[in-house]
Order: sequence, then C-alpha cells, then structure tokens
Amino acid sequence: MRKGADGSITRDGRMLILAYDHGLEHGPVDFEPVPETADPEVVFDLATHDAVTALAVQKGIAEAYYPDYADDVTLLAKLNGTSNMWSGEPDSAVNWSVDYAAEVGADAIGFTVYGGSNHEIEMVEEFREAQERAREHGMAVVMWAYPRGQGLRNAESPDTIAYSARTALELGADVAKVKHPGSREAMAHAVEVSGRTKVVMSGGSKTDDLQFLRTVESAIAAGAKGLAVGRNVFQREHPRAILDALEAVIFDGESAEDALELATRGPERAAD
Ligand code: FBP
Repeated sequence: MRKGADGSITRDGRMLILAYDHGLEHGPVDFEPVPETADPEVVFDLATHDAVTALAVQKGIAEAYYPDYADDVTLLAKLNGTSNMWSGEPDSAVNWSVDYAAEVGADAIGFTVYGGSNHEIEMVEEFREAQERAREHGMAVVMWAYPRGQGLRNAESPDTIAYSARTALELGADVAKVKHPGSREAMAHAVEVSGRTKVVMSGGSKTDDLQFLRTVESAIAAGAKGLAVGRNVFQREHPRAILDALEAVIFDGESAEDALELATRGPERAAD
C-alpha cells in the first residue's frame, strides 16, 4: 500500500533510533555499567535529545512510561523479542499487536527476523501480518534483519549481511537494521542491494568514542541513513555528549574527529 512511511522516524531522511529493549533481550546485566539506566525514565529522558528520531521499546515499557513522554518522544514499538534465558534455535515471541501499538501511540513498528533460523518461515509470516497491518495504520516498518541460526555459516560475512538487508526490501520493510559488515565497501553493497529500503547500522556492544563514531561516519559515507543504537549510548558516562556527536556525524556531515571535539566541549557535556 504505502512505501516510505518512514517520515515520522526520520529527520532530513536520516535517523537515529535509540533502542532500549535490552532488559528483555539481554537482561539487567546491560544496565550494570550505568546502573541508573535500569530506570526507563532515564532513557526516555535521553530520547528527548534532538538527535533521537525514535525510541524503540517493548510493550510493557511503552505502556508504563510513554504517556509521560508522548509530546517529546517518537515511539517505535518493538513488537517481537525474547529473553536469552533459553537456548535453542533463534526465534522471537510476538509480544504486542500493531493495533495495540497504535493505540499506545506508536508511529512505527520494529520486528526482528532471524534469516537462516529454522524458525525463519514462521517469523517471516508473522512479519507479513505486522507489515500489512502497519501499512493500514501508516506506520513505518523497521526490520531488525539479523542472520542467525545454528546451521547458518558465515552469519557475519558481508554477503550474508547484504542478503539479510535485501530480504528487508523484498518483504516490505521501510528500514533495515543490520550489523555493520566490517568495511565501507561492504556497507555500500548492502545499501545498494536494499534499493528503496533504508539501511541503518546496528550499534553493537560498547566501543570507545572515536572508534564508534568512525564506524558510524563510514556507514553514512557508504549510504546508510543512520543508526539504531542502545549500549553505545546508554552505557556511556556522558550519553548526551555521544548523542551530540552522533547528531553532528549523522545529520550535519561532520567527521568523527570534529564531532567528538564539538561534543567534548559542548554544553550538553556540561549538563550530564
Ligand atoms: P545495541 O546497539 O545495544 O546493539 O542495540 C541494538 C539491538 O538490536 C537491540 O535492539 C537489541 O536488544 C540488541 O541489539 C540485540 O543484540 P543481540 O541480539 O545481537 O545480542
């Protein structure tokens, strides 16, 4: 029906999705570096930063906290997700419907598809249902396009990541969130094969400021439209400073070095 419903989660065609579903996906261990981030209010406050174009959370967090932030934060409803307390073939429970997410106030949905899992068929069929319903609501559709499965070899190879990005186009996602494939050329290839589906880089585990910003800069130079990030923001001592720097790299075209310099002496750093 409607391709390109991503206007609500982009700024000048680019985006920074702050992801905060880690309490479900990884558990409270992800909050240990900055213990106050176990409190969702702390991350909702971060999501009011100008750089953040949407906040991705699970249902319970949205229900309990979004009403207080509805004027200042764009909600991306991460529809499926699961804990890592069990082991087995990658799969993800669908925890809320698109209709309910719309009722709570979401402008966009997020959905993980583990391409290569033995559960890929069911996940893709669940995605179909959500994607078509999201189109009816005019909501943007973001696919967490993660190749993952016990029988999948080369899950992190550039070709596999490009393949998963392409599946997002084939299946009707507006945005494909992919792991960085390791080089600018490989990211450019993933972007190219994704056509009109926008590619964003997944943040990954926390790295140092400059290394992280350089990776984001390289992804943007390769044609990625932004970033979906969790730990590389909320596990930092000065999360607003890294958001300042990310804003400079993603939206203003600054180099990683200049962005870091700006952010390090910027007013937000003082406000942390
Ligand atoms: P990060 O930037 O912290 O990697 O968050 C992005 C994200 O996709 C989250 O939405 C999710 O909780 C997490 O990564 C899943 O990571 P993985 O499945 O690789 O452990």
